[in-house]
Amino acid sequence: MFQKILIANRGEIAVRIIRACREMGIETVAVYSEADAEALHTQLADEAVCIGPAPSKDSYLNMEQIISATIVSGADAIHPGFGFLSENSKFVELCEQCHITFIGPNSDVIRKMGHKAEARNTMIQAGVPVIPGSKEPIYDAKTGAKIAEEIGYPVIVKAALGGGGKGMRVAQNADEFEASFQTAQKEAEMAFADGTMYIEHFVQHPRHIEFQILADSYGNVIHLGERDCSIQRNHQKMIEESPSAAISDTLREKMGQAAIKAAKAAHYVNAGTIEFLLESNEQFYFMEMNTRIQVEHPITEWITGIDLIKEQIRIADGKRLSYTQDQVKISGHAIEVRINAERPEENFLPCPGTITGLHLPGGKGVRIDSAIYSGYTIPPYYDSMIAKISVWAKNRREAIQKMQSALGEVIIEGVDTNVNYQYALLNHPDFLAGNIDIEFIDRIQQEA
Ligand code: MV4
Repeated sequence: MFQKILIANRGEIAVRIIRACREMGIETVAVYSEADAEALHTQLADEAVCIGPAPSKDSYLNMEQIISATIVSGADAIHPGFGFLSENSKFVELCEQCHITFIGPNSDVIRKMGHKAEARNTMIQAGVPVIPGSKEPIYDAKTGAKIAEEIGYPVIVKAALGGGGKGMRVAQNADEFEASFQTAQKEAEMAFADGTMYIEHFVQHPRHIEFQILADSYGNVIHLGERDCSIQRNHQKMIEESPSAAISDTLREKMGQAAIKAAKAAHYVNAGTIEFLLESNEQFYFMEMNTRIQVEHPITEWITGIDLIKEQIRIADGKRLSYTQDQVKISGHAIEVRINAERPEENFLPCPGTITGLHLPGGKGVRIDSAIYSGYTIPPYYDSMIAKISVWAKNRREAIQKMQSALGEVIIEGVDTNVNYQYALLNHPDFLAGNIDIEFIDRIQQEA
């Protein structure tokens, strides 16, 4: 087993990984930017190495610095967390060349799944349901318009290297197509230096349902149920829950098997997520594969009892999965709420600053993943998420009540947060009824 792991991340996920390592008897190395000298991950790790100035591109995205820190500290492996370099195939290639174990899939799989059009074709080949769309890459609006006609409007134009909403535009009809295509392509060229596009029929009012999978290097693949992540704003998830109120045991079995098929088709190893769009008629379609641990992994840990970070480390060390599919028992209901330092009333403007007073909730079935403390100054350079509150209860109704009680306890002084906004979402009649889809936030913003 690894003796020492370097954590190429910051904030709550870095702390989460340090905890898993410590429980496994593995030493930890934190890396930190000049803005993070006082950060919790820097203080909690066994060792900490400064890797550069505050901006991410100079520190947490600086591959050479992170590789150097790994070699100098004598770490055997790197855990990338999420964001930053976690899905960067170049970085993983660099690790492979330096004989450093990257705790995640190999660079080929990351590259393949990062190319969304290629991932789509892999899934078609494997017999995983995908949204009706183009088979060949599209480079110009004229060709695109012909294919859109065949697919049937409305359509969505997507960047081959996109994901997470960048380089994506809907066209309701043929009149709108050219402008939508050009805008999406320009955005793609700017963001990914690549204007390769593909087109899909636009699915209306779906839910975002993702399946957690685990795969070892012996070809064993299991799924750990779904997370319903339909409550999003500008492609930022706000509330996640598991199980989904929309999924019966039969549908879970069907989608779970499709997720396993998808992971096998990708020759996937480690923890990953298969994203689906789910229509109200129970039709589901593969959308993307995420090749990293995700922000919302705690709700899967709640309902399965499986420590996903420990499993990632074991898999990377060449161990077999600790569980067979039969041993995975989904029990109760979990909800996660993301707490951001921001002002919902000012279009969710980020609100960095010093935390002058702090009380976070606790009690049975309440979990906090956070790296803030009283006196901590949230730097302006990074993501505004400062804590995740997750709860577990026997059923959805009790989980919502527990989350409301937990949110009611939160005291964060010195910076503004979205705590009250999240409380209101949990009280919305449609949320309470489980009537949610990806347009939920847009709808209630209209109501407000
Ligand atoms: C879609 C779609 C509807 N139809 N594809 C959003 C980000 C990227 N993962 C793909 N996305 C979408 N793809 C088809 N064919 C709707 C979205 C989408 C979305 C998906 C999940 C959660 C929130 C969303 C918000 C807007 C659009």
